This record gives sequence, structure tokens and C-alpha cells, in this order.
Amino acid sequence: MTFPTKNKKLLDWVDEITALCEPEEVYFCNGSEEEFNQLAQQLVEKGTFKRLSDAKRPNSYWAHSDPKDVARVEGRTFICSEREEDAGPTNNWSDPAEMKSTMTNLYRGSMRGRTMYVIPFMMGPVGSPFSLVGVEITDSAYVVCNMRIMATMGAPVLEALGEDGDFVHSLHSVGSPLAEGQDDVAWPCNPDNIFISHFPETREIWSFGSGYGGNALLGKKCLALRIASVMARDEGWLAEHMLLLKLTSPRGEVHYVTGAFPSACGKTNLAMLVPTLPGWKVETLGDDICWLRVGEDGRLWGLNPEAGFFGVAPGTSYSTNPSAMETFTSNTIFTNTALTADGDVWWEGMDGERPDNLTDWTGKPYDPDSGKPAAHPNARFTVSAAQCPQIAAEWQDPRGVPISAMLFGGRRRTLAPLVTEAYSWEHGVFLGSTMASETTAAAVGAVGNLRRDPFAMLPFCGYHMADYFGHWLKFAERKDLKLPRVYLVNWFRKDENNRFIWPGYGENSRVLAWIVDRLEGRADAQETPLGLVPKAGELDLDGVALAPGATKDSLFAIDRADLLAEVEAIASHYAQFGDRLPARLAEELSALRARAQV
Ligand code: SAT
Ligand code: MN
Repeated sequence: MTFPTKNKKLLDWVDEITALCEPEEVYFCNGSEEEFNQLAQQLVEKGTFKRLSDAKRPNSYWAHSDPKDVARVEGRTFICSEREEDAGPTNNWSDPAEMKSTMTNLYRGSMRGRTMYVIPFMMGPVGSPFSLVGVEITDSAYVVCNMRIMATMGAPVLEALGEDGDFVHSLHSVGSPLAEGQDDVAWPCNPDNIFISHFPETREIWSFGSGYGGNALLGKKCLALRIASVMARDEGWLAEHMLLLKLTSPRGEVHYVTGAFPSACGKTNLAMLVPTLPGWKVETLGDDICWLRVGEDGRLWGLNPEAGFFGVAPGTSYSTNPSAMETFTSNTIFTNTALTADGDVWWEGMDGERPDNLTDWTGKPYDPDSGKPAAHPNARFTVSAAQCPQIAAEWQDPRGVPISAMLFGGRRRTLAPLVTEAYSWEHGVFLGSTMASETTAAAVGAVGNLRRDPFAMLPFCGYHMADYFGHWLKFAERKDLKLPRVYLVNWFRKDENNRFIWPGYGENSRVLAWIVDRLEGRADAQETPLGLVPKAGELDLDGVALAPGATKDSLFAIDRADLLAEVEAIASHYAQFGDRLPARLAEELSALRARAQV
């Protein structure tokens, strides 16, 4: 077989993996539309894809996974650094040699009866000095189709790779070989043997057993966050779990804002916000990942390395996120949503009545009396970012865009006010390092438990979390930098009746407007133990529908007992890092304790 590259490292690696995994054939992807259509057609024939009605949703497909393979599996995600202490207390660690030996045994013959696809891909725009090249080898055509939407594939990538360029070796197998004559299933996987392993020193990713999302689309969390965060540490930049948006005020001021929120906490909705405040405009640059580098002007410049959105479907509607609804009207892959009788998709929270005769996400007729949702809570759409009606013109600018403000947030019923401004960059790092959020369906496990999720990077930081905090703090030592201001936001406070106090979605533009007023020096703030909050009258709440009986105070009041409990909770969160915790953060905690006790 001849391959369209002379890159020796790639050719050798393909040979090595072919010998190990013993696929029936090897196919080198070119990333063309024709190739996508052919693979999609094969997936339709196999029963993995169902083509949706061309009248309803042209060129779109529906897939449903094995019920045991529906989300990222954090318990099976490993950082295999040479030294255990470099993975830190928040990651699963395994000795790299041992992991490689275990996984080599799993990979042996794992692609029998299947096609092995070689996908050269690029994270980041073509021509950007910041873009990273990877090659994913996979035995899943579903993965190839998704990767084509989420990353750049094809000739420009091979050109960037050249004859001796390096790339992140990203190996993936669903771990379900086929014996001679054995029929395939619609969603092959091996849920009892899942491993999502990262080798930070050698910049390698080995994934086995799962075909879903971040477990299998290796350019996303594995490369653009876990491996990239290690590169960023070594090279002085940041690889973050952040959305990226452009905000234009009625006066024409432009600010680029990033936001770090855990999975399924509304990043896509915020990135595509349609402001309720007249005259404000939000444009989208990214909804999940942002790479930040210091520019020549001393500002941080942000870039979304992804080409598409892999967003949570349930809850998305014309009232919560009209732009998303318009983004996936065509050319979209839906996974684990429900299917309508007339060949369209449906999920809980979509506009209008629930249609009759649904097929649920497991592929069975939906029984509304079952008490179960028709769509899986982590059902997803995969769609090209270019289809977003409010995508910013500069979203693929190879230099990125200069960042004015960073938001950190999560789901918190209590304590965290609607918005707080950090006192300084270091205080911002403190806020990021102590972020907490209630768990969601984006990862396997219980939902709704409060857990510390520093910088929303708990599942995605490729090295010791305390060193990561230290890396963030280092930016403050560089006096030549003009760093963004940092804000903690919380759209999810609840009242005593368990109702959300803040309406969220488009109304979040009010918070963004206050932030711009702060950046432009127009708005006053008031000190609280947690940070600066809007002074009376400075946050425009005119006409906003809060929960019945709620006032501004319900959004900002800090309960003293809750605050004192929070100080202790942070202290025990920090305790896991021992003396690797940067001294500055211990000082920030003491300062908070002192403010809380006044
Ligand atoms: O990691 S996924 O890409 O499956 C989705 C997420 O958790 O943000
Ligand atoms: Mn995410």
C-alpha cells in the first residue's frame, strides 16, 4: 500500500500499529467530503448511523451508543508520567512501562476484522504557529466522521507534517475484534477494559475500549488539554478548558472574554449568548478549549484549537440557545438523542411538546411512563463551528485574539455570588484553584455532588495540579504583562424552594455588561470577603425575572456560616497538595479566613 506521506516517523508508526493490532485493512484518511459521505454511508449500512430526514435535517446522522459507553470515564483516565509525583493527587497515575505493557496486550489483535483508519489532524488553524499536529489511528469510522468535524484533516496537515515533522501519536481502538464471519454490532466497544492513557513526557495518547466523545476523539480533551497543558507548562503558555467569545458594547468597545466552566455547565450557551440587553452583541470563537499565549504586546492571546462543537443536546432550545439550534440544522452528527417518527432528533428541553412515537436513545420505542428521559443527559451534537450564525469573523485568526477578562464558574446552589471580581491576578488564581461545582452527566458517576474542580481542569490537567497553580501564578511575576481581569460567576444559585434565582442564558449579558463597565473604568465595585461585587445600582437588573420573591441580595448575599464552612473546605482541598501548594495560595486562604472572621 502507498500512503500520501513520506514522513518516516508516521510510516514506521503505521507499520508498528498494523503489526500489533492486525487490522483487516489500513485506510489513510484524506479528510474530503466524499470520504466523509462514503464512511457515513457504510455506518448507515452497519446500523451505527441512521440518516435523518433530508427534509428536516439535511446531511445529518443519528447514532446511539452502547448503554455502557455514554460519557468520559474519569476513573479509567490515566496520566502515566515517569514519576508518580508529577501526576499529582488529582490524577490516576500508572507507571508508563507497566501501562504500555498492559495496553499492548489489549491492542494485540484488537482490530482484527476491522479497518484501521489513519487520521492526520491539526488542532488550531492552518498556518498558525500555535497549531499542533496529531495523528490518530483508530478502528472506528464513527470517530473518523466526528474528527473531520472537530479538527482540520487532510492535505494541509500532511504538508505541515512534512517529511520529518513530529506529531502527537494518538492511538485508539474500540477493543472489539471480529472473528472470521462474526457479525459486527452497531456500537462496538469494550466497556470492561477502558483505558484512556496519556504519556506526557513522550506526548503520546493510548485509548482503548470506548468509542464515545472525549474518550475517542483524541484531538479534544486528550491532546488539546491533557497533553497540551504539559507542553504549555514547559513552554510558558496555557491550555485551558474555556470558551472564547467576543463582546461588543453599544459604544462599540470590543472585548474578548474566556470562560472556564466544568463540562455541561453552559459553556456552549454562554459562547453563543444572545444578549437581552439592547445594543450588546456576542460573537462566538470557541465553546470548550482555549490556548492562551503571551503576545508581543504583553497581553494574553487566546485561540480555539477546535474546528467544531461537541455540545450537550438536552436543554438546548430556541429559548436557551437559538444559535446552537441554527448551527445544527444540517451536516450534524447526533449521538444518544431521541429520534422522532419522521426522522428528526428530539431531546428533553427542546421547544414545543414532546412528539409521540419517539425512539429513545437506546434505540427502543420510548415509553413516556417509564420516568426515564428519551435522550441521554449527555447526548451530544457534533457540528462544524463555521455553521454557527454568530461565529466571529476572526475565529480562525492564526494569532488568536487579545483577552480582556476571564470568567471562572460552576454550578453552586449556595455561597458563590452571581459575579465577583478578583482583587488581583493572584487572587484570581486562588478563585480558579478553589472552584467547585455540582457534578453532571458529562462524566460517568453520580450527578449533583459538589466537588472541587480547579479551573474546570480537574479531569483535564496533564500534570500535578499544584504545579499547574504555580504555573498560573508565574504570569504575575512578569511585570511586562497586561493580564486579563478575573471574575468568578455563578448562574446556578437556588432559593430555599430549590428554584434557580437567576434566569441565566441571554440575561447573563447583564453580568458581561458590568464586566465591560469595570474594564472601561465606568462601574464601581464593593469589597466582600470573596471579592469585588457590583455596587448598588451598578448591575442593570431592570426587568429581569428573578425567582419569585428574590432580590439582588438573593444573588449576592454571603452567608457567614457558609463562608466559614467554605474556608475549611478549601483548607482540606488544599491539604491534598501538601508542601507542593504554592505559598501564595496558602496566603490567599489566610487572607480569606481573616476577611471571613471580621
Ligand atoms: O470530554 S467530552 O468531549 O466527551 C465532553 C466534555 O466532557 O466536555
Ligand atoms: Mn468540555
